[in-house]
Amino acid sequence: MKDQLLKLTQEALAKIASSKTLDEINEARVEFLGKKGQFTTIMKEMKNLSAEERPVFGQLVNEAKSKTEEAIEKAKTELQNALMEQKLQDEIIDVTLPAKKLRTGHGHPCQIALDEVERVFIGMGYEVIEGPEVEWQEYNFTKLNIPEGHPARDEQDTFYITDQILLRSQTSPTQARVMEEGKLPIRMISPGRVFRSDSIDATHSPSFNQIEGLVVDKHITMTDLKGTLTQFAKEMFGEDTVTRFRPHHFPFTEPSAEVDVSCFKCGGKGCRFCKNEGWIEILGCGMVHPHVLEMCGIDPNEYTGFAFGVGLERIAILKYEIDDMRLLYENDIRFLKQF
Ligand code: 2NL
Repeated sequence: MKDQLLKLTQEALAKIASSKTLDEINEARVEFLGKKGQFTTIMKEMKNLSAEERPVFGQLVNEAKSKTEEAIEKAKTELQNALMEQKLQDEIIDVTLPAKKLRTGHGHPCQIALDEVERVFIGMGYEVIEGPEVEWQEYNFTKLNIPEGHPARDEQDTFYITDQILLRSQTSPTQARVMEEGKLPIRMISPGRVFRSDSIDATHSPSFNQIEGLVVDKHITMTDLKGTLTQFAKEMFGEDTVTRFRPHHFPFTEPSAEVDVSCFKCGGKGCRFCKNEGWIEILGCGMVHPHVLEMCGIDPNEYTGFAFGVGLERIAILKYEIDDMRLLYENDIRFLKQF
């Protein structure tokens, strides 16, 4: 029986030594040390031994079992270490590899132009105030002296939501709201998205951006209007820029004018850019109509004001010499990166 025990021990140690996975080691443990394992079986045969031999043999079996147990623990530890080593090798990170390039966006030419316009007017003490894109027709039209039946209200030009609510066709309703608040004087610009039911082409879009300006104070005159907008044109298009005010009509201003700047490409001599005119139209303006002041709660006998409106896309197109407005709405990064 001693020989049998020796053989069994060697078998167990050999099996453990040849185990390549934790599962195999576990199988060996069950096979030799388990409840129905081979060491248990050999113990059961002790009943055939004499009373003197029994404790001696028992001692030997226990030693063999602990030897096996130790071998299993050792094999397990070694295998776990090897697995960890392999994992560390497999998951090695080369921190010296070049990083993936971050793809960043680019400021939109309209945003760049808006920042510039805001910089100029903030420099002259104006506030930038934004208002809602969905408006009451009352604020979009009535308070701006565009009565019912006026062609500007035409359903074909305006996106109506109900008969009272619409997508604003200009940012002036924001200014009407500020006038109504009653805090005077006012020096503000209101940039933002406006909507008109136009078909898309190189110079039109059903949604574009506008910047309107409004000044209301005592003793504001046409001279203030001309000086302010001329200064704006010089800061936007260059110190040598000259302005020209042409009489025009807007329902919300009286008198009204359209403003041209001397062509900043040819200096006014005439070129392809200004279609040989020497002048480029940039905005509309005028003295706030007394009726508008009145409808917005301001006494026109005490206060006067001027207002203007510019198309942001138009400014961007001129400043950056973009020949098709649709390019501004595609957001192609190769286009945007040029500005
Ligand atoms: C244009 C003309 C203009 C205004 C907008 C305005 C606003 C108030 C009162 C009076 Cl609250 N006027 N805005 C005045 C004149 C012209 O825009 O051609 N825009 C692109």
